[in-house]
Amino acid sequence: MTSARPASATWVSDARRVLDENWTGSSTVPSRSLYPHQWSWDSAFIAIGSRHLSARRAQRELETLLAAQWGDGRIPHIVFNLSVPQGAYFPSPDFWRSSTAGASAGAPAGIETSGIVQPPVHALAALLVHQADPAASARHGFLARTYPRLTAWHRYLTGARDLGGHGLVSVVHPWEPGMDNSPCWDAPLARVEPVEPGTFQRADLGHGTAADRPTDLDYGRYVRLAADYRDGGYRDAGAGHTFVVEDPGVNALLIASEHALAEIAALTGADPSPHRARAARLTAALTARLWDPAAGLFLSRDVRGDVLIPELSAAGLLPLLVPDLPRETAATLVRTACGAHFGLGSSVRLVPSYDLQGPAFDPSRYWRGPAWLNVNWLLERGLRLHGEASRADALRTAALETAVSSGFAEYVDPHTGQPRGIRDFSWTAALALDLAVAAGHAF
Ligand code: 9WN
Repeated sequence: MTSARPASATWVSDARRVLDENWTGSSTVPSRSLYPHQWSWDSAFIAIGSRHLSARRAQRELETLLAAQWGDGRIPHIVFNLSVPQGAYFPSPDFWRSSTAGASAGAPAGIETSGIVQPPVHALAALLVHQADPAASARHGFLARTYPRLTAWHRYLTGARDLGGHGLVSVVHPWEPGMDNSPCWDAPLARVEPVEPGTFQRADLGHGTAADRPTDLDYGRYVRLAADYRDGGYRDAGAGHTFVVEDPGVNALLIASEHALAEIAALTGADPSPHRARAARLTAALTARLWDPAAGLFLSRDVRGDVLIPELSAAGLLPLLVPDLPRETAATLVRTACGAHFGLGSSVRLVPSYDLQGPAFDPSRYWRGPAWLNVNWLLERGLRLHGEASRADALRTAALETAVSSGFAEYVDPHTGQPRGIRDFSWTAALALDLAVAAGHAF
């Protein structure tokens, strides 16, 4: 494809088919085979795309997720569909046991969820969903209902999850930043004693190539961390977490969402100023704690040892989504994105998840090199926000073409665009639709 708009009706109906087939009646699964439940940040990205097909359905997507919110404000990373067999996905509801193990943290009864979280893209998604059809949103009271829940979510993250004590959110499991096996986690994860092999059964390897997925050793450690969190009642303060990391992607998305929450507050007649103040505090803490001038991007901080982790990840570019970033910092991030480590506009089709020159770079294995559409969608938005319209346009074209030509793959080889992981992945289809609308395509 050469045009900026692969405007053929065929791909649009393919994207629609993916979203329709993955729709359960109240939310959308990321994939019928590999991920047959509702995932938190997936639903935010899916709603951002599906709002162009049906604003009502996009509202429903987010409200179904928010209905599973815990009393302490956390939005769980998975909401389980109990009609799906336990063995279809690991870890299953009988591993997390949210309604019992999470009861003291306010896990809802009658729903089963995981107990960890994912990046807070939800307020941004809610605002975009509202903007798709403001009249219908107002008629259904969408923002009035979601605003208090989104506020409680951000309060949880900036309160109970400020485990470093410097005003940033910490993640306590590699699944929480959504980039499960990023080389950034290798050092902090090495401290974690894996559970015995054979004490759990992975379901993911039945649906794809093992070389595209995390290793068994990684899984042994993921299971240990999740089981310890569960056995501590999903308590945060004083829990003695083995894995505690301040991730620039999670914190940048929180800042972008906090700005969206200020807009939502204004639209619902509430006071936006506390949200703007919180966004400003988070922005200052992000720069103070995670900016690395020598690397030219933001790094993750291992809170246990209070050290920056010297691995370059696409998460470190996501602060481009922060509106009030110092001008020089934003310009440096753009230079880093376009340099040899990420290759934007030169050596790659899409921005890789990890440093092209890093020792752990692997173009096929999950978050250790492949390019993901959600990350590229976020970077496209960040480039545009900081006045880089022509780079953003080029990335939009490449992202759209790759999403379509890969069969809406879960992720792709960043150099060739060859599909990796599974196909018909919901957020790839949804965000392709959003990119197409932004490029002026109507359907
Ligand atoms: C664990 C659903 C999720 C995404 C994550 C991605 C992957 C799960 C897994 O799939 O994680 O949460 O089983 O590997 O890493 O970003 O939300 O699509």
